Amino acid sequence: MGGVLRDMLRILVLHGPNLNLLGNREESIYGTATLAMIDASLMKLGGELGVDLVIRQSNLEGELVTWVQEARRGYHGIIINPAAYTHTSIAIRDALAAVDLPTVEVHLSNIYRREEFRRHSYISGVAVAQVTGFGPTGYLLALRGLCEQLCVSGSTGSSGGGASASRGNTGT
Ligand code: CA2
Repeated sequence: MGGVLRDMLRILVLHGPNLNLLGNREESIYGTATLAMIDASLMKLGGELGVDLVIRQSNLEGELVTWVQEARRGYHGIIINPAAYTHTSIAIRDALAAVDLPTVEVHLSNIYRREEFRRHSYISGVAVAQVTGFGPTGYLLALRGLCEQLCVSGSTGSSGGGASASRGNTGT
């Protein structure tokens, strides 16, 4: 799909496991914003951009896989913070590859500045872009970037040119 009008865009936002705990624990890493606050800021920006957003969170890998599969019907793109599944889930990667919708991977923290096991993402290879380290603002950047890509250049699917934004060293 290419060149769709902005007011027709429908984007699915998925939050992975434990992100429902945001704002309550580990504030030094993930900040003080709750998931409800992040979702509200996304919905506000979606309204300004004329984008229809559906936002979901799950602690279950299979549920996230099912929602990605279902996005094939009716959605133009996906924004996903797979949380810990970033580093483990071939199933979520395969689902994203199968639906072939432009996908932006978001992380609150800079995964390249943390433990070694967080430096590998199974998702980045099927995403058009990764935003890591900007905290909640990363979701808003992802939404703006995805809108630009869908409206101006058209959808490139998972094989399009990549991009990465982060606050620190993005590593390799
Ligand atoms: O930085 C991110 O957004 C992460 O995706 C967050 C995941 C982590 O496994 C990834 O490596 C990076 C963890 C989300 C858990 O969030 C919590 C929030 C509050 C308290 C405990 C966990």
